[in-house]
Amino acid sequence: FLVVTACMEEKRPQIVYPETDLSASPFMPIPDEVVPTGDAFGIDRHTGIYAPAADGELLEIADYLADRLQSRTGLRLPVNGSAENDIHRAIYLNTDTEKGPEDYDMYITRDSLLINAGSAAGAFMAVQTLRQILPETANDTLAEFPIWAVPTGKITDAPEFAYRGSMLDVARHFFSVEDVKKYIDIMAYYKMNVLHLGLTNDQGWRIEIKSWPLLAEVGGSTEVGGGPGGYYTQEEYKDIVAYAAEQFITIVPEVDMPGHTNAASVAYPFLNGNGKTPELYTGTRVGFSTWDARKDTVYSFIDDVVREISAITPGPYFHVGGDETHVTSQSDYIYFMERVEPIVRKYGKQMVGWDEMAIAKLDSSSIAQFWASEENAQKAVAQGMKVILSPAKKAYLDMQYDSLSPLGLHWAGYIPVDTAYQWNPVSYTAGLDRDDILGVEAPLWSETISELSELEFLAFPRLSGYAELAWSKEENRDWESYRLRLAAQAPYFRRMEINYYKSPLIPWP
Ligand code: TNX
Repeated sequence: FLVVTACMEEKRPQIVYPETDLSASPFMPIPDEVVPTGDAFGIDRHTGIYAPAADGELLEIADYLADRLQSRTGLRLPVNGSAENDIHRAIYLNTDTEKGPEDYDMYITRDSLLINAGSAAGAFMAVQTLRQILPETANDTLAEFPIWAVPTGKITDAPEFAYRGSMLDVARHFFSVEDVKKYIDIMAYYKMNVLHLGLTNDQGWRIEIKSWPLLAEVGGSTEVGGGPGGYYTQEEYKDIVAYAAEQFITIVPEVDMPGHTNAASVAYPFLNGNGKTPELYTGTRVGFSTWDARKDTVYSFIDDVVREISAITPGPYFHVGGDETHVTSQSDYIYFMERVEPIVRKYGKQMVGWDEMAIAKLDSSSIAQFWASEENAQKAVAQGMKVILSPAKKAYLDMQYDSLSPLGLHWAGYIPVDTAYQWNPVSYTAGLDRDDILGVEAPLWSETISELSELEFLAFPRLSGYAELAWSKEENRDWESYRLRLAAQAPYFRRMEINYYKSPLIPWP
């Protein structure tokens, strides 16, 4: 083995590969089905990528694949190359409209790698799988040039949930556009497709609103601990949205209301019903602020905010928070949510809110995000609403790994890497059926983190587990398999310069 023999009939060298095992690849998340066939598909200077010339979206994915392969191998694979390219082997991208939009099959033989996907989104998901099965290093003993030997076989895959998300709280501490883009890159690698941005809170307002400029100018001027804070201009926000969209990730903007609103009320004190002008807040208490639910001007203000943000948000969702309104009376809270919902719908969005929201009477198109109260999740379902699962005890990325973890909180408990992974979204919440669940989201609150490296320490490696819980079927999920595949993410984490927590539960290489 490991020899190149020239074929008698053909001029092309016949490569004899060492045996491979596709099922041993570091898949994350684990696909539905993997059938290894033991041979290899060579990516080398004779490999090309093909996509239907009339399909602009697939051509973009072909270029994206060429970029990703180039950064790993140094080779620039031609897209839809011709005879001059001397192509011996091809990667084909194709769509098959019989499939669900994110579903794909991949057939890998020694001569071709065929991706058949339900839509461009599915082809993008397949490309992530291909990045994961590409060996770390080239085999340079097979020929006089390097060859990356991709194991052959068949992969069949489809997501369990349509909504596979994470949240970044950019309000408690501000994170730059570049930081958010890096997070998006990593989410895409794990087939996550929703990034929820917590844009406002007591400590900061992080998005420019042109009709109310002081929100960002004043409300964005500090953060927890008294640092400089910051905000995204609308152009910067649009840049994040577009960058995410290229990787099939939808941005969900959150403007938390009526509580968690101190920063906005500092900028515009009329919002706050108590007649006082509050001060900028840089601590970490929750539940002390509210807007005045009985003032019409508050709703015209909200209309402006929802209108401006919706206009630059192509995704279907607008998150209104609604959590921890400890100084709003229950009747004011219900009145408030029932008045805000039509505003959100008027601008073409589905309203999302933390689970408390379900005590109001809402349209079945609205969505509750379960974080604390099972009873509220059930109230949502009783109104025909869908639920996003973010149970704090399992899915909060800001919970410490253990009592010695330098960052994070522990009000919902410690969440080591196994606890984060070992739960079943479908059965976790009593009274919810599979069809009531839109998906899973892992929120990362930022009270204790102010640097990207700290954000990464809390998010990784747990984020991969949430990606698998949201994508993979229950029967394919298994802690022993997961911990080995997680260990095998180390080269990716290193390449991406991710500051991950080296959990002692994982046999890192
Ligand atoms: C609860 S979860 C909050 C946030 C905090 C978080 C800290 C939720 C809807 N509200 O305001 O940042 O706990 O873990």
